[in-house]
Amino acid sequence: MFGCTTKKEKKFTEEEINIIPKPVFTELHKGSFSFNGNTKLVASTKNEQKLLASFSQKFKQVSGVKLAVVASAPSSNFLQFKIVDSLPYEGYNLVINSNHITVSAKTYSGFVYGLETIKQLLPASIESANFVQKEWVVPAIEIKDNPRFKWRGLMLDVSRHFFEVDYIKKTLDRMAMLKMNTFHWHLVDDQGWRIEIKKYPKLTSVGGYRVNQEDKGWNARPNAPLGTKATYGGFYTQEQIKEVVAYAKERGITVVPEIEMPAHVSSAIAAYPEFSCLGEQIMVPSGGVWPITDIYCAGKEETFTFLEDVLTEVMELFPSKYIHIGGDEATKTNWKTCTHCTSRLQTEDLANVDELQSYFIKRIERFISSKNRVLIGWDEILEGGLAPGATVMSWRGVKGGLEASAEGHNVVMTPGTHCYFDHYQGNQDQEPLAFGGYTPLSKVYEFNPVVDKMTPEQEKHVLGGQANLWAEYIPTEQQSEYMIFPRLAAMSEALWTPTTHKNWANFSGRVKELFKRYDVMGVNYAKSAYQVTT
Ligand code: TNX
Repeated sequence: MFGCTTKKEKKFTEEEINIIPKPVFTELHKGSFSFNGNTKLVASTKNEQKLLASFSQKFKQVSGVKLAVVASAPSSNFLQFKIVDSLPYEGYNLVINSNHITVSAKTYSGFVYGLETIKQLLPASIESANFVQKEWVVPAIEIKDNPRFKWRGLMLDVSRHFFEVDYIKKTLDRMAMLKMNTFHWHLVDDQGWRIEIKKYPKLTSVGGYRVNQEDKGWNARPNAPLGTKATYGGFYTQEQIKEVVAYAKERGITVVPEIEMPAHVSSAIAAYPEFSCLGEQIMVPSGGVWPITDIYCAGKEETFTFLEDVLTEVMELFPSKYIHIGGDEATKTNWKTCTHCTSRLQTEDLANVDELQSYFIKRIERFISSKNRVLIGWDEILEGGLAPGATVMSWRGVKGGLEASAEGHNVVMTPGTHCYFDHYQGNQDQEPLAFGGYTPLSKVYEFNPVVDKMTPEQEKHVLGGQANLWAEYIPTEQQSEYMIFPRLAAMSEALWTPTTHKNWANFSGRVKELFKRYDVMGVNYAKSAYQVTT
């Protein structure tokens, strides 16, 4: 006999359904389903069986009960995955009755999300790493769900401060829980180069380390004297990168690497000064590089050979369709006087240094598209003319997104006003030092990547949106968690849920329930974000 048929069924109410992001369609039915030692997990393909096996492992940890993964369904008491090709990409349908659970989906991600929804229907203690005595019951329900946007991103800057692989994995778990599917990994910046490149070992042995842990952002220029011992930093080996990419894939997440150019690269120039205009030795700065004048030389052919070599290794590690090349905040003072750059201006018939940046990015774009990938960059890549196949990440407001989409380019919207998680989220007097700005939970929740001024044609070019955590003021993983959560929950609903289903008061209630889960998981979320805005 099964537990579910012998015990009195638990009654669920609407208030107990607290899924984030809110599904497109939810209908609560009478009855419930109980997991017990006889419950079978059913899937026909290897990948999906693997996904169920990791659910089974997690379930065993907390319940002490092992659920067997099998290839075909018994007559009752099972959770099954069913491939249904007519469902939307990344979408899923979930039907729970007292006899069994069915998750239908077209793609692997749909199954990931169906399972995440089931976890959110289970008691918060399902997230515990230790045994909990509990009945593992979910309500009878029907859910039909699919995302509004296909790019639901989080960017993490690991240059300004370095975060270990384990933390990256934890972050990926927490993204999957919220059905976020793009991890934009900001691996290069002035204050540290974080990805092993076999052909240029000094990028990490020199570029990966700086003198001080503290990075004071734009408020200081603590460039250490040459020769000072650099001890703070770190980098990811290619093996670690592969591990992270595979870990993300299992969770339906694509990892988009960002290799900055032509600016935000003091770390690379400290390692290989020959790729700058001046060729002078510099130190990896501990912060405060502003304006950013130590940039790659756009006149030397060697710069492009170097970058193509780097990108070749990067593309071998990251299967992502999109390769982010930064492109932001280049101060082109050196380009104006550099003999290589000025002769490039002449030979290429370029009017000014903005056009030289455009030449630079277009060249890189040709290389990336020759490898069947798509270049994505910050909205400065519009200056001097956008490369033909480029996608634009609009951060200086929505302007860049409007302009690029009008030109027929795809865009990811990430305006500072709503998407910058390095901003304060509560009363500044009570918050840890942050970059500045004020982006509380409610503001993130309001975010809509589609802007009023867009035509339907432009709208089609909006891939989605993204939260960005710049890490100048984030020295620890705990503080990173604090800045990301719960704001990422608001971002996830802004990118997943149809606007007609969004409701701030209702969301705030569900966030309270999410906090219970975060407590069990040990996430250092910001309670302040919630208090200030409700
Ligand atoms: C601007 S946003 C930058 C980053 C800083 C950030 C601080 C962008 C493309 N560039 O380098 O960390 O401001 O908010």
